Amino acid sequence: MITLGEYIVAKQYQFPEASGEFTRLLGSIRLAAKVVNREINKAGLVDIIGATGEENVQGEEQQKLDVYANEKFKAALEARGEVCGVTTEEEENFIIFNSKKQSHSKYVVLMDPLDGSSNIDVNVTIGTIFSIYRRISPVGSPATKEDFLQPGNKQVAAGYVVYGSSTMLVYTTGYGVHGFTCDPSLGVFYLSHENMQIPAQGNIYSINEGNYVKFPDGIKKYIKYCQERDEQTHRPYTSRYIGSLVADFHRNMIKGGVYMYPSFASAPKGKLRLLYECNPMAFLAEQAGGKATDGYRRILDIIPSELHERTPFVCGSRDMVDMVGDFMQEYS
Ligand code: AHM
Ligand code: MG
Repeated sequence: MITLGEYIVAKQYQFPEASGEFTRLLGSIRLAAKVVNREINKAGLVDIIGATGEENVQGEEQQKLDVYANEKFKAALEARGEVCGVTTEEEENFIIFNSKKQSHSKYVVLMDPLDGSSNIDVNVTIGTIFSIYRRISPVGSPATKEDFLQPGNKQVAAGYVVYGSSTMLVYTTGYGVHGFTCDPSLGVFYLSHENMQIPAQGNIYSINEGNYVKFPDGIKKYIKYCQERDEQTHRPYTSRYIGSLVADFHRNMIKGGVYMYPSFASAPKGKLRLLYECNPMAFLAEQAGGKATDGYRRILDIIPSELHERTPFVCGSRDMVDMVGDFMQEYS
């Protein structure tokens, strides 16, 4: 049984200039994930479910667990001094960590501390998503906005924690995707899924079909394609939509499938955030042999201009993402 900590240390050679900083940084994320996991498991017993009565910077209602997870991840990253700055879906602006040790660190972290908030109160799977970049500003100076506004193809690591029927941490450093399952009695993550691969073709499509009438024609036609009977291509496909990106992505990664959150008239760039949700998932998808686009373009090549920028998102099995792209080209 290999623990997450042992695995990360064993793989340090993948970073030629490894100083242990990155290993400790992943250790901070692992620690905060365990703290958040413990609190999530108590939801319903302690006063942690429900809304805070506040809105985040994007005008979305904040849940108590959103705020709790945000504080815990920030605190863990700040305390260990291995990052010079953090930005999260819950913060208006990026945060600079300014101690001497922090400002000499090479990395910035971008996160969605608790994704799928609408599922918190009903005991349905939620997640944490993280993304790590090497800073571009000089080491020793305060982090700058440019450190955070890098395209996804510059990520050095990305991952998620899925708080499901078991808790898993899945990450990539650009050398495949590896999954670790938490043994709740010990509070230790053990390697359970090494080198995860998304099947090139699946039979699950995941989309909030309640928005059907608002979708672009390409997506509407693709949904109809998924629902048609065809023996050769094993259609109709199965529809599965949890409403937690991490959970929908994780299932599709294991079983094969495509997740879609397209644009629609009232939300021309869709709902999901490029920096906190789409880039890390796109990096993981590609590392597992899958794909991620906005319907046309590779997600990882989009140059961001805003911290909270959104993008339409199509992600999962390679052939299915390509097929959605074909429908978008033809009909939208
Ligand atoms: P959140 O970060 O506010 O939780 O929103 C992101 C979530 C994703 O996890 C999920 O796939 C999507 O929003 C669901 O949105 P909808 O309810 O519109 O289908
Ligand atoms: Mg989110």
